[in-house]
Amino acid sequence: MLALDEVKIEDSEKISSIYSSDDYTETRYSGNTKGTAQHLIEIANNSWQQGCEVEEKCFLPHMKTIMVNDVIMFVNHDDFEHNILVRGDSQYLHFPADVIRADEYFVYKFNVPGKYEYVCTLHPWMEGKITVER
Ligand SMILES: [Cu+2]
Repeated sequence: MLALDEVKIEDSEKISSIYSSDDYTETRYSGNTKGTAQHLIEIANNSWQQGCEVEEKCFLPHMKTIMVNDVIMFVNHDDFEHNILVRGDSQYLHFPADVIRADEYFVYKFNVPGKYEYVCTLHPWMEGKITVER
């Protein structure tokens, strides 16, 4: 288990390389903020296939705790399309885009504290959790 500071450094290095890389493009209708992401959640390669859920490795990391108004970057490292729907919500986090395609990312600002359980509706074994603290 890495210390929280090490995790943050690892996240910010990956985030800046994604922002600056030609290999990644922003999802067509991206996010609810122009802010820069502080946190990263990666859609794992091959998560379109059942099995990633056994070790909770469909979304990396499976659980994330952030502070209110923090911004998370979601990036798709898989070769297939995915989506992210918080349970109980009627719109995807990346609304109005219906999917995140391969090598796309979007950012989302969590401005309401609480526990968020989310799923990819295309591959319902893909689950993750975000806790937003005040
Ligand atoms: Cu999926």
